[in-house]
Amino acid sequence: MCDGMKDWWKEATVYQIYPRSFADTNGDGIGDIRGIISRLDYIKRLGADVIWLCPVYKSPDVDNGYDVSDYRSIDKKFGSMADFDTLLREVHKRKMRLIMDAVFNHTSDRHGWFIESRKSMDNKYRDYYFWRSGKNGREPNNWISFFGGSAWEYDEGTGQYYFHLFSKEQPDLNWANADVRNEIHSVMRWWLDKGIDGFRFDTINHISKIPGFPDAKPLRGQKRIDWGRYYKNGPKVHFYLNEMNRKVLSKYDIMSVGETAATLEDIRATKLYVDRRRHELDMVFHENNEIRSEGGRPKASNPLDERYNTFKWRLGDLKRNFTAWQTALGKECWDSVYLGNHDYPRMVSHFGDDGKYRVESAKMLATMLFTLRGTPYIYQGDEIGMTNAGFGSIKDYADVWAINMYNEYTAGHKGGGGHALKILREISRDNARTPMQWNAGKNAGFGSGKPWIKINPNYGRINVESALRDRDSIFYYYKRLIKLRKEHGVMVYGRYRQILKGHPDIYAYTRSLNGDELLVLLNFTAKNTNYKLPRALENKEMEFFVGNYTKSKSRNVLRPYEAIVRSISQRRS
Ligand code: ISL
Ligand code: CA
Repeated sequence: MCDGMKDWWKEATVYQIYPRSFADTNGDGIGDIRGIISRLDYIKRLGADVIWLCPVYKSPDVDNGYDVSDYRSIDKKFGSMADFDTLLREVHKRKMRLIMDAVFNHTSDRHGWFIESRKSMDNKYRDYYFWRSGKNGREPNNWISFFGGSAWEYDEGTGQYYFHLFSKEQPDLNWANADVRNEIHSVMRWWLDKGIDGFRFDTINHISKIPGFPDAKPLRGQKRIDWGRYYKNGPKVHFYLNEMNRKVLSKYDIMSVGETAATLEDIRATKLYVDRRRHELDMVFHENNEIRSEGGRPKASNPLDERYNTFKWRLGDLKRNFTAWQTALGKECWDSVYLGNHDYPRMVSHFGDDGKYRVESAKMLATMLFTLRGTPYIYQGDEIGMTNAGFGSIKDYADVWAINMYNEYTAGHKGGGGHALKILREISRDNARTPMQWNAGKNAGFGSGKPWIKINPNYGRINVESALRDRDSIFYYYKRLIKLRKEHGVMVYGRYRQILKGHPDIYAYTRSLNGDELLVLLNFTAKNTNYKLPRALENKEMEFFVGNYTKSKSRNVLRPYEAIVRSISQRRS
């Protein structure tokens, strides 16, 4: 048996909402909680079971809400706590669940704890953060921030530096301090006691720092520094999470998912977070959608975060990556499956074809999303095939990372603006943050006021209203997949086995559970593509299960971006 234990969150489909870009009801150009309430029936109609809400807490918005200044309040731009309570009630009324983003690696520099902390060396809150003296008139060590520049910021008041993995307005919390952990637990209980159904833990594999903050150096014989060795999976991370599980999570019937960017080399270390015998998290986002392939890497941007340097990917790497995780996690661990979120380009633009084959390729990718082993996550707008923003001017960008990267690059390269923009057009996080396209009317039906970020000009063609009118739309294909997954345990719990491993254009695998077996074939190219099934499958009787073209043409050819799932009869034909 490979299904392990059954759990509601394994069978659920999650829909991720980026609130500021979802629906605006008061015309200030920013999506709000009432907007979400007004669209709950839409999400229900799709068939999703769980809503993951990106941060709506009070925040100065340096990083769009991932810089929290008060964990127990709703930011005014999103509404009030009463609005939130209504949202939760309305979600539950529709038999759906709601999980919140938990941003505890850092706070905003405007959070009360940090305001206190920076006042003096002996302030009660000093040790809530990492304060260190400089070395020889420089930063305490050579670590750099994910958002560019040093990870240390000098603070005049006390003449010391504080540590920030992200922007300087996001100081890292010191989890080694038990008071910090207790505060975090109490914030979590406060929300759970309201009745929310779980958390998505932001950047959780970074919470434990190496004591002493040693300078980072390349390993012997290597040129580049492997920053992950210093930043990820710190020595006490599992202790902290196990404690959090024991004291808080285990007391509620909820789900937990941690964000833990990881490479293939990290699989063993990452499994530890989700091995159910260890009592930490239910699943993680290991960012296996972030396929790194050599080549096509411009000499730009932050050397620390290579994902920003890489915008070419190869199917061979995608297959190897997904197969490695799918097989390594095994029966004691569960996975999350996603191909994009608010930190990545749109999945159809990145992995599919957002031109001629937009509809076919979006459906093909959806087929993958719902037939791999793990809980599927839909990012708002992907269910109608929304595409990258493709902004032409730096003025259109809002993301702190995009702007920092642009400034850093243009400062170092005279006339490099065009190149920096080219990179941003491919990979900027703003690509997936443009307002949700509800209809072909004013502001795409997002709201009456000018939106905080530009609307994708293709909203006349790509929008919810037209998707709901068209029985062949991407929307209805998602709906069908969600429904099928509810009816067929094999899609949820079935064992994964890759086939056609060496095929350059097709990703294919089987799923099997107690005599039920599915064959999944995905063509990642815009051409007709031949394949030959392995002997063991060749002679089996098969029936059409689901696919993005009507009925398959031939048993050995896939049409452009065709996805086909067949159910395999155990009898030989
Ligand atoms: O760690 C990384 C690379 O090794 C990053 O990919 C990191 O995991 C990611 O940037 C974290 O993202 C999350 O936290 C950020 C926020 O800007 C993102 O929107 C959020 O998803 C800081 O809170
Ligand atoms: Ca609003």
